[in-house]
Amino acid sequence: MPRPLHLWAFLQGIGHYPSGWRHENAKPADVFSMDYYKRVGQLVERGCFDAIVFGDQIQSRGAGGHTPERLAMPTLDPMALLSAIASVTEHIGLVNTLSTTYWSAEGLAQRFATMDRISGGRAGWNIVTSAHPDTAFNFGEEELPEKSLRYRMAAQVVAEAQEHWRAMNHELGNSPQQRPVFVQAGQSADGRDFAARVAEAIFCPAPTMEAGIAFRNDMRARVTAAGRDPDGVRIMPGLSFILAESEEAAIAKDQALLDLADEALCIEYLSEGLGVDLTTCDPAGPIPEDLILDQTILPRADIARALEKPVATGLSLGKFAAGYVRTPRGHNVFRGTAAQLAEMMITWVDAAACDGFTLQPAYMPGELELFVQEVVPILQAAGVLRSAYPGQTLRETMGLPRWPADMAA
Ligand SMILES: Cc1cc2nc3c(=O)[nH]c(=O)nc-3n(C[C@H](O)[C@H](O)[C@@H](O)COP(=O)(O)O)c2cc1C
Repeated sequence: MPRPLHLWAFLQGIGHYPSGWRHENAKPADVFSMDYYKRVGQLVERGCFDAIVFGDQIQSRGAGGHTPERLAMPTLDPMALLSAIASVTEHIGLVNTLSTTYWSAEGLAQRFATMDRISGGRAGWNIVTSAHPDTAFNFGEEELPEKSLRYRMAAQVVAEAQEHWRAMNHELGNSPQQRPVFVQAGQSADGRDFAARVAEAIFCPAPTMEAGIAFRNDMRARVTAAGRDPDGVRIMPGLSFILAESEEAAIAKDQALLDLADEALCIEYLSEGLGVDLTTCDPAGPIPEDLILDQTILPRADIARALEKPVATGLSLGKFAAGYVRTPRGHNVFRGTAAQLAEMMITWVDAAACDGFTLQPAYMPGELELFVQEVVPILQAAGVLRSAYPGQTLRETMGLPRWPADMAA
């Protein structure tokens, strides 16, 4: 039996390429309509995905002062969007990202308990601690707490939320999953140790198969050291993809999308992602490597690696930004045919580089529709992707123990 492959759709408004909304099969205006979310929910359920995942952005946006007006990645409240999706689907998991640094345990517990109950057991919580320094101002604070402190707070908030779920289950009867599926996204050693203690699934970058194998091995060792079963944790790296009838056509399609990019806007996104204001730099000028490495809030070594080739080839800042922001955090970008993508996914899972993928479509809904129409049937024919859901809850869909061990009385 081949190892089963799990699929998540990471939705971010109209897609993950800043210029994707300009593609002819993108429907940017639709992202403000209920109908759009319903159709996307039904689409991925037809594709037998495990779950839809939304990120969160609780920092003020607008490096350079004008991003909000030109925002190509609108972010509406994911809980409302997931509720709309829940109402027209039966199986698809509903994973929301909410920060333990800024939301209270009780508030978090209530929101996820509501989602789990109204959806029949499909709630998942991507537990993050917020990384962007601008977040603090929105909550009346001067500074983001230091990272290891944020992870200690996260452990505390999760423990308190568990107490709330226990009390609610006692009062109201068990929620279908007792508590949401715990997902974690964080790369540092502190983040990995936190994940090892709590996560049932992990969203991470894996730019290559080797990087995926190294990450998964590292996480499985940490999970084992934390006294948990590593088979109870799904590793789900991000994957951007561009599909076409040939590899050359896919590379050309990717390039055409990059050529549509508004470089100044991409520099704003890059500034926001790196936490370094690059908006006063000349888009046609060189990449300010020293400035970026001095100030970035992301792991310095990862950024140094990402800058190496573009700096050596003399890429302009604008062109670099357009390419970089389509794969923030260094997710893999696949360009090729549906058959090649299916083969790549199966190869990675077979090599134990991951348990599945968190798909980040370049533009919406067109590229995701292509995936469901063309890649899903190949994966199903290969016996790695289900053709029907095994049960009702997200934990059953993900092949995890039905009841979370940490909720045992
Ligand atoms: C792939 C990935 C996606 C993430 N998405 C979000 C997000 O949407 N919102 C958020 O606040 N944090 C997000 N984070 C998590 C934060 O980066 C993490 O909680 C932060 O404290 C940085 O920790 P780290 O250095 O351990 O990654 C994400 C992390 C990763 C790796």
